[in-house]
Amino acid sequence: MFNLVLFGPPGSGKGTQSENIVTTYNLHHISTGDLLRDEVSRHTPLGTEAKKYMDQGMLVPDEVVIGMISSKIDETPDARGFVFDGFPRTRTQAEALDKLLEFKQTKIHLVLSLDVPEPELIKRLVSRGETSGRSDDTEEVITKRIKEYHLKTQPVANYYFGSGKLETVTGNHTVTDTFKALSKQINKYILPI
Ligand code: B4P
Repeated sequence: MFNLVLFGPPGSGKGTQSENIVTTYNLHHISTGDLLRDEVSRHTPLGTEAKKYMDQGMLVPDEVVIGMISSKIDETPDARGFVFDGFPRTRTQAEALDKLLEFKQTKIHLVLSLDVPEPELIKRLVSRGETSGRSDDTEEVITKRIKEYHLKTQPVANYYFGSGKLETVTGNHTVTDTFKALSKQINKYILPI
């Protein structure tokens, strides 16, 4: 089994690159952003609660997100591995993920951090907001999301750096070139299928 965390600020391309990675390496994609948006669109109690935070550019409480991830991992016990996209976003989430994987006798093998300058992040997300209708892709909310990232999520990089799992990749090249750079790191662990 090979488990990868794709890490980076909002708009750095985690979702975009995850799609390519899971197809190329036959891995299972777990995006907490997608899972939460699905709950919101189905008007579930969890979605109604999560929307309050997402619309303000804030992180959804840890216990909500960790519960979602745990049941998602259990759905595909035979997966070749997982790409965690947008998770963990806090140290508490990172520790919970380690425990969940340890229980399944596996671990996080690699954390790839996408590095993109802030003006480019804002440009990408504002441009996506013009067509996606995502309520968190307005300039005001994007600025809050980036602040929340620096405050709560960026410290998670140190957690993984400490265990020698963190590699940083420049994420402001084209989607194809960024994917090539990510693949170079992943190929050290598994090869495309
Ligand atoms: P997410 O859905 O995870 O999304 P994201 O941070 O906006 O984007 P991502 O980095 O995936 O960028 P993308 O590829 O889409 O989070 C949304 C919200 O959900 C959070 O703010 C939070 O409230 C909540 N949430 C999610 N996970 C949580 C957790 N674990 N704990 C608590 N709360 C959580 O790319 C963005 C745009 O850039 C796209 O339009 C794309 O086409 C473009 N793009 C990508 N790569 C490009 C490139 N190389 N060049 C040019 N454009 C590019």
